[in-house]
Amino acid sequence: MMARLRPLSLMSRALAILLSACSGLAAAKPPGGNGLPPAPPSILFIFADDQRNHTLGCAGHPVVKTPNIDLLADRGVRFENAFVTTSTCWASRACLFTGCSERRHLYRTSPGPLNPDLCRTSYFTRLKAAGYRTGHLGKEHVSIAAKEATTMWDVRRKLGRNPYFKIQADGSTRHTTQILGDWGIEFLKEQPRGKPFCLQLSFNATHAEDRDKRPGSGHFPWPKVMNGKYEDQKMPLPSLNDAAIYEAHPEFLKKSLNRERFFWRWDTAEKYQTNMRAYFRMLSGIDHVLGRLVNQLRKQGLYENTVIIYSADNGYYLGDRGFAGKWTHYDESLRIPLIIADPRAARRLHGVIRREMALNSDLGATIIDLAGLPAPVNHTGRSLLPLLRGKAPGDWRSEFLCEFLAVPRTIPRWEGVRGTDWSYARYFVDGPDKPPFEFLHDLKTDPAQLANIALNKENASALKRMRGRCDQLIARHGSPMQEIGESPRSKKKK
Ligand SMILES: [Ca+2]
Repeated sequence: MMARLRPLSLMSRALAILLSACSGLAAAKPPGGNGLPPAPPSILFIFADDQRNHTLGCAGHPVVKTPNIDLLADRGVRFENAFVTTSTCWASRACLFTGCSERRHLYRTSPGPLNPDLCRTSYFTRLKAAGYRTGHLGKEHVSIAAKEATTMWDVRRKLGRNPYFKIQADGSTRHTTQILGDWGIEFLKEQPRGKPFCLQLSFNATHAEDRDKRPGSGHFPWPKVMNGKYEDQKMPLPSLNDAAIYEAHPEFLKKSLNRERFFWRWDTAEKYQTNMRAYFRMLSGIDHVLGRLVNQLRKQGLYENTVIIYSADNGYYLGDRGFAGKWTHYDESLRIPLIIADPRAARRLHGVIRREMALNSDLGATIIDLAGLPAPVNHTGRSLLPLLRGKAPGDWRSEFLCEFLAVPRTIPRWEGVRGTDWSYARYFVDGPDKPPFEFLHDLKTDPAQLANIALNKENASALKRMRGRCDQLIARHGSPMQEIGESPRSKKKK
């Protein structure tokens, strides 16, 4: 798929990483052709909320404008098959922070904060212990115990929505997206010279303001800098827009939160047009902040040694299948954008699209690997660094465990396997001890996952095989569904 690195270049890089790990990161010198090993890279991680993979200019979207994210793709690697393993804000963020699948971290399926043992192997903890200055700004949506938080972050500033616009000291209002940009720039300005940083900006955008159903600026409030953008443009309808697609679903999905929220934002032509424009303004607002941050990196001479990552916490139904939200096994729910731009990489590794399956739980191991540190053994994710360096490991995954254990009363718990040729999911509609409702899709002939062929006799062997793979992956990650306790959130409506 990719040309290989020259052996000499690879060896030099490995030696440099080894030397920098031995010498201690805090003592590392900035890069500069002085014969010293290159400094470990800084990391800037831009993390969006509720964004599917296709809503980027570089992914070919016909409307949305994301010039700064597109520049990252031009200078880095875009993973066009990037997925979350569980598609909801808090569970997905717990996967990100821990580098583990939901089945392993079980955040919020049992009471208490995020598992302290898994916090200790978070990329933040590992990099901070190695001399990085670490920061997390914005939406957390994961409860981290105070003790663990101090080992993870030097700088921690939370920022929520509801409302998106915050009143400033002078009485004006400022959108949280812009405030987060301000905070990111402050972090960079305070960065000591010669010390690497790992900074994550977790945006509330493009999450809807659930409590405000007024189309446009009520439901998807955008920063003022985006006023008027897309105003005269007609928003294309979703590709899976046929009412028959919705009708073909089983009752439990037809009556799910996905359908309830469809009526919040996508059900009439006017509401759809207004909300899509607003949603894209929010997204372009994040892109605008990325531009501000890159300018600041350049101003401080940090750009050339900073790896920039762009991703999101889950996919999103923009009216597809008659649905809104996320949570389910379909690709609209699981696919996320993922771009990693390493300015130190050779020019031939710029503008590359990788087709291997990448997971949100891979990002922790990737960041730790970028810092030249050893991979924690308890991560279920795997470093993407070989793929970034143009290699194609022969044993790269061709399937992964996907699941939703979070809110059984609103969307039934489910578990499944998303492979390259088949996708399988079983929903425990009547509880973990009753037979589940199964989905099987043949992705070779039905990439849009429109036909559920689980009950077709000619697919019996494929169904049996996918059930078996699901059991095997679950055994590798944690306990079977029947042994997972009831979520504390299950008794109340989300
Ligand atoms: Ca989300």
